Amino acid sequence: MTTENLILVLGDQLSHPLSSLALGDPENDRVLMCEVAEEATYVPHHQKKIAFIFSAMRHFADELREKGWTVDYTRLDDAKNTGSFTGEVERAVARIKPERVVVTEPGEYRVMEAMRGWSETLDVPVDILPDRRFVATLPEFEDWASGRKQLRMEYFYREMRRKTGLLMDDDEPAGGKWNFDAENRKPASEDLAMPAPLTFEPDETTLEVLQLVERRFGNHFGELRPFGLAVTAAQAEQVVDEFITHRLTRFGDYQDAMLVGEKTLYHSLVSFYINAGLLDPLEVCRKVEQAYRDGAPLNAVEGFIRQIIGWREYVRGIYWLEMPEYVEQNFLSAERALPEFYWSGQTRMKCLAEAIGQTKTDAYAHHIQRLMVTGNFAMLYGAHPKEVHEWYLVVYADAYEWVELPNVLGMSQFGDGGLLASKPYAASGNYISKMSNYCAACEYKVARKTGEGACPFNPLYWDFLVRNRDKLEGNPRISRAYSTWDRMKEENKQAYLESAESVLAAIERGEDPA
Ligand code: FAD
Ligand code: DLZ
Ligand code: SF4
Repeated sequence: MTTENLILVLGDQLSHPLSSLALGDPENDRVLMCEVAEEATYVPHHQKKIAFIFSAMRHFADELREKGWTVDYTRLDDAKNTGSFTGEVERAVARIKPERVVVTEPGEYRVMEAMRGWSETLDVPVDILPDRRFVATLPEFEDWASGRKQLRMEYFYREMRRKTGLLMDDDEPAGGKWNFDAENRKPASEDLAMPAPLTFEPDETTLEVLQLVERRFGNHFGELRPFGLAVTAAQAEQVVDEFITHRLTRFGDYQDAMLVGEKTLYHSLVSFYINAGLLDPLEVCRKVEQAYRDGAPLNAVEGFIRQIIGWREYVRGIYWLEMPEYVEQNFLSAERALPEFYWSGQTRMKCLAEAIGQTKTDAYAHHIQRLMVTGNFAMLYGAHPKEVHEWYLVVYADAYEWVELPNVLGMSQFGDGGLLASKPYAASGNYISKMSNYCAACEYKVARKTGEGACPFNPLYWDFLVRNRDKLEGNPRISRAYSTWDRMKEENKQAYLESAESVLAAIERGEDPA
């Protein structure tokens, strides 16, 4: 029997309604899935991230077989594995001789470029179908963006609310307002009850993958064990349900809070699964909306839904609008190498040690840790945005370039000069002190502005503003900081700049600031 279509399913396309699978038919078509070294090493991903993807891929292949599909699955250690998508597709075409290759468009530009070449190199036509697992199509986003001077997420988000009908009462936003973010900035207190995240015992398939990852990628960043991530859609659904039952109510209030030893607070931990395709973003939002209709607070529900149909959709649109130039942008001409402690986690700065520490163990940190601790510090320090981008792509199990790059280069490093964020997310130690209890547990003193023992964020903040004055002072959202600087006594300014110089020099030497 001849195979009509060879359907390639990638590691972040683990969705049964995927456009390529929806068009196919198990009787006449064949699915190809492949574990390839190139994807695991084009940046050396966190060990847990590789294990998660491989295990989820193997489970998904089993589910497809149960549904009647024939799946050709290349394991990483298969003797003939060529190590790349291109090589594996070529090998499969030669073996199976399909009439055409069908694939849903990939999330990353790099992979799309490779696929665009396949029609020429393979002897069969290649159909690249749109990815329908997003609310906005890419042409819709382009239409929305065209002719606008500023691409503010808030306006795009309102379009997505209207399109999906989520939290809409007829034509009006539920509760009379589009956005309840102002209510979502409460600092956490230590006596709050924090539910422990749901974890899953590794099954045989996952155990086998863990051994493989240990053997092949044991030198990559991060800790592989214990491994408790969900690896099937059914398990991921349990994570959503646990979030709705135990965390959603407080998600809004404490969205920006951070506590020593508390890795997740009230966050949902669903990004791994949505991005890999195990969860449908819209279905998750509809479940959370139902919780609102059943009594959950609107600030929590709106805040959560905005992250998914607002931010997540918006960064995807920006990525495809701006690539391939986007990754090269460096508006602030930041050139320093990323501090060594981003890899080791060894620093006396408690906030950074906490955020990087849990990144090593869990391949996870929540949004404010990523933005205001590791991201903020890298920007104040003047790390090269491309190096910062690569760090984030490596270390988080939810990181794929389409979602990670705009968040890192645009939102957290201001590398695009304000296309995505209206001002740099730069902050001194005061912000971290307000939103966390890290400072109370830190050897540095957040109240000390300069000199030995001062919180390093403090002098770096002013040094950052001074260093980038020509590029930033015209920004109305930051001009007040420059007025404060200008009013400061000369000796205080001098102390800040000298202190910053010694912080920068110590970190460059691989030491903690004095
Ligand atoms: P929750 O706080 O519970 O939020 C719910 C969901 O909303 C998330 O699961 C996610 O799907 C979505 N979401 C929230 N914020 C964003 C956002 N800014 N962009 C896109 N989706 C969002 N998210 C990734 O999925 N992959 C990344 O590689 C990634 N890198 C980031 C890097 C930086 C510097 C920053 C500031 C943010 C980054 N984010 C990234 C966004 C956000 O931090 C994570 O989505 C979130 O921390 C995931 O944890 P959660 O599922 O518990 O999220
Ligand atoms: C991230 C990743 C890794 C580590 N390994 C694989 C793999 O072996 N096979 C695969 O199909 N996908 C993998 N992925 C996810 C891909 O990198 C992702 O599909 C592309 O970057 C497109 O977004
Ligand atoms: Fe971080 Fe400074 Fe607070 Fe220490 S004092 S935890 S370095 S913000």
